[in-house]
Amino acid sequence: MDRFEEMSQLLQKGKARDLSALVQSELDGGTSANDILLKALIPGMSAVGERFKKNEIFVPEVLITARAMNAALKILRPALAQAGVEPVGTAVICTVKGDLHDIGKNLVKMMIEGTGIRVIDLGVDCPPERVVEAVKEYRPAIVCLSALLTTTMGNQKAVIDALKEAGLRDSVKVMVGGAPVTKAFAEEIGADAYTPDAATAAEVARAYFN
Ligand code: B1M
Repeated sequence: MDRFEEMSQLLQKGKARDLSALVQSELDGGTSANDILLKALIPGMSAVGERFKKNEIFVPEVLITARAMNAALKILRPALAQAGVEPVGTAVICTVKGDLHDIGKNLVKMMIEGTGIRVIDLGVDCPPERVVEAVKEYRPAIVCLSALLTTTMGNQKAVIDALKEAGLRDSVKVMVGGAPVTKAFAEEIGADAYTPDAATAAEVARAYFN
């Protein structure tokens, strides 16, 4: 078994401590954070998703793997986010109301931070009013919204509506993403951008400051 497969297996078994130790030792040995992410962690999480879908594993097991994934991401964070000295600007990010999935959101946050943008993270299950408050408080150029459930993706629209209502819609670019979200849906709800993954989200976010 190669090291990427070994990390993927530890993730799938939810062995946070062993996974963290191996991720750290791979980083120290010169493996790139991107390779660890793309060749071990994301495929590992996809395998978990498949097994969850087939009812081979259930919420408690998935929660344990999610905890291991977030522990590994924490270790990768400094390598992914080699932030510049002065941030070029600010973005606000959250997972929308009703939705507790935070792994993709955390990844998007780290990749955006890696382009030198300061990111204010409002966490999960975030109501539209909280986003409005944050836009007033931090004056970000970008708001990033993550939704992983077909039942919560509509809350991305609720945030856009709340920003309009507060007279703030034109002051920010709204970027949306998450597994069930599509470009067509983003257009329908009046978002400025849809990006399918964290790396593209970071590219698009950075381009708003050029
Ligand atoms: Co949930 N879950 N889950 N879950 N879960 C999914 C999403 C599901 C597809 C599983 C399945 O059935 N195959 C399904 C949704 C079905 C649907 O609506 N279409 C599902 C369900 C049904 C549920 C519950 C309802 C289950 C239940 O209770 N019966 C429940 C809902 C809870 C809630 O939120 N209210 C639930 C709960 C959970 C856990 C808590 C156990 C756990 C989350 C823990 C956590 O996040 N801390 C969990 C997990 C882990 C998953 C799966 C297995 C993995 C999600 C993940 O982290 N993927 C997932 C199955 C799957 O996706 N294959 C599933 C890895 C991550 C890197 O990818 O988040 O897609 P992702 O992010 C990507 C892109 O989407 C994009 O970039 C990232 C990578 O580059 N992206 C953005 C994401 N956000 C973005 C924002 C942007 C741009 C890009 O803004 C600019």
